Amino acid sequence: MSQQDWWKTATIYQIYPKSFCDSSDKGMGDIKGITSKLDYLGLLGVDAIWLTPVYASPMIDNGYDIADYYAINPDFGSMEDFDELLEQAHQKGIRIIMDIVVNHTSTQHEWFQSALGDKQSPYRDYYIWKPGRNGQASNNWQSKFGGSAWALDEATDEYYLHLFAKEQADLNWENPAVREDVKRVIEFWAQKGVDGFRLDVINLISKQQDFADDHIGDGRRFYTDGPRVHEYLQEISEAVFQKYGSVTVGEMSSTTLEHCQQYSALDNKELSMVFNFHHLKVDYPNGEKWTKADFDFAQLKQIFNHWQTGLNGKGWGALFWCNHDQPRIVSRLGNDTRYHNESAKMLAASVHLMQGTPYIFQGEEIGMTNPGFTELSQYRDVESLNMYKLMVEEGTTSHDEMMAILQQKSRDNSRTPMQWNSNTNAGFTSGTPWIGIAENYPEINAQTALQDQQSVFYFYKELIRLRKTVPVITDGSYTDMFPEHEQVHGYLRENTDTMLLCLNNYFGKETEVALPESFVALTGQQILSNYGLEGTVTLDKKMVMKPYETVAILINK
Ligand code: TEU
Repeated sequence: MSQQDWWKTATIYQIYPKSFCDSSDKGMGDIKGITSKLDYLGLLGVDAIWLTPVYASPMIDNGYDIADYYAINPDFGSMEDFDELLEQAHQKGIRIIMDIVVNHTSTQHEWFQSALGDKQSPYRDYYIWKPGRNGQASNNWQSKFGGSAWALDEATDEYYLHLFAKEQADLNWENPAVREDVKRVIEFWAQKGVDGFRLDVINLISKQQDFADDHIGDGRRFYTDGPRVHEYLQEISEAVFQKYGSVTVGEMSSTTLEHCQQYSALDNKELSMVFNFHHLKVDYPNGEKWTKADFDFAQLKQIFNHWQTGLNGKGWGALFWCNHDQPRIVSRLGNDTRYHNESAKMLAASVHLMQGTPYIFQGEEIGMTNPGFTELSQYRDVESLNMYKLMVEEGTTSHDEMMAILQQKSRDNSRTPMQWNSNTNAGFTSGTPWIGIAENYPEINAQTALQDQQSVFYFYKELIRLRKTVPVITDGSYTDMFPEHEQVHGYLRENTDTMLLCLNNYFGKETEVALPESFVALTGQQILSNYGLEGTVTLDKKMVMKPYETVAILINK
């Protein structure tokens, strides 16, 4: 593996700056706060930080609405603070990955401000405008945050497209000037020395140009993995990513394996790797997010199998459970009370030992949980508040039902402040936090975790170390050993020298697996366990798995 492919044995840590660490008393995190925690990240052993947007922004969508790509949001600090973070991170061997949001800009961006109300503006064509039909938007596409994807510009009587909030206007990538500006933006950060880019909803940038009504859906099939998306990515990659050797990860909303094989193809003409979200829709019955539901374990395994076998040798995927849009995994698929420690570790091992590059979202490494908010006033997220309005105020869902749904599904579940210690506000801020903190912070916090060798933190640290020292985790093939098993995600990673057997019980109930004949009596080394390491083991026909047990056994061939 070349030095260029450093990210294949790396683990990346995602920071949501607003909720990470406040260096003052503003009640929201900042860049200096991040710099002050680099030693903590160094101890965990991560190779890179992905920083969600820190650019100038009105923060309607917490920075995913960018008003100036070349400026730091003053609430997060200054460009000097950023340069200092970059330098100190590099000194500690930690790379920095910037979040680039170029499917849309904030409506406060100067391009949009110039375009609004003026058909003659040189920036009018930077966005997507259509005349209405009988006082309605020109097609029936829906915003991902609810309601029509079009908003009216009264002065010109045309609608602009916004696939997300109405304050996030979609850029018109058909216009070559837009693509030139996008390259300038990315190059500005590459020149500063940042090591890579996470590209927000990048598979939505190319829209089918007839903007037809979607009679069977919300319009997504007309712009997801759209007609010119690969061409656009190749253009940007050639102009910037390849020139600077940047690592890139594309966030791919509702994508397909076939497209991802091309996005992340090993020839590196587009992106280094992709995030897809199919495994995080296993608790969306019939694709519906806004309903309370258990997860479908059989479906989860099928999705892992499909992607692991489909990308092997062809492309590269990101491995993850958590980010700033997803509820906390230990509350979602695990058990965040009785088996908190066991299930947090099992879930970690289950994804980290597959092929790809693992991502850890701040707080995941100490098993942070959903906060269990009970009042609407505790929520801040634009999507959650929009959905409340649509489903309760304008719809038929009751307030109580919606509060139960938000408690399970809201993006705010992951956005509560990082729990550093048991002091006031979990050590996050000396001011008033912008969003509430989970009540369990006196027990679940980084300081307590660091003092306990059995903590979730040290388990993640070990997973990061194993990835660097056990090659089969990176290069091995993947086979599902027990596709029909109702509790166990058990898979085999294999290369020419070794096999790694990974067994994960997803439930709080003991169970058994029956190993194939060819494994019986083989001797292996347990390299990971959440119930105490046993060292050398001889495999038996039957293996009993305790509640939420995870075990990984390395076998030399
Ligand atoms: O998210 C895109 C996306 O498709 C989601 O995961 C989104 O949160 C989900 O559809 C809502 O149900 C990215 C960012 O990660 C997210 O924070 C932004 O709000 C969004 O793009 C728009 O920039």
